[in-house]
Amino acid sequence: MTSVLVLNGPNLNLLGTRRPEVYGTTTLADVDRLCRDTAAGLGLDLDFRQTNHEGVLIDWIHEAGDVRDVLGVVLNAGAYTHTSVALHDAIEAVEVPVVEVHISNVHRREVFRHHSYVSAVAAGIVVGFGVEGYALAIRGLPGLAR
Ligand code: CA2
Repeated sequence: MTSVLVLNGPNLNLLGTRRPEVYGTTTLADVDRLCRDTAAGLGLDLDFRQTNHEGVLIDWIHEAGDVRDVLGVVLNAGAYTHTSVALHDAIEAVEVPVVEVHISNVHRREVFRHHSYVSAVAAGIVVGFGVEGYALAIRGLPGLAR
């Protein structure tokens, strides 16, 4: 079955437990359910993951590039978005479309969050729609698919 890979980077395991004024009260388990339901509605399988480690995110992007039945990747790389040339290079190296997602509107926040190493190699970007952005990204993937 064709699947969507949703990847979450550092500290997103804390979602819903701290800083609700920025990130809301929805937990990562809730986001997993939202993504699963959205994908199921499109007839797609879902693989939802989170890691606090940069290299693990990179390995998962390579894996998505190697597996033909992965339609695309929805990536919230957390703070690695703003720091990781390695993540940029990994996305550039694979053919699978990657949609960058941020829960918050990073452009309304600190200046260091305004630059993304992911955006230049992303197939699409969804920013500032809260966790609903994950569902929007999944719905957009079939139109971007390889
Ligand atoms: O808005 C987003 O989705 C971010 O990718 C979230 C990252 C942040 O570094 C990016 O600039 C924007 C942070 C994720 C950490 O989430 C937390 C959740 C609860 C408590 C603390 C951190």
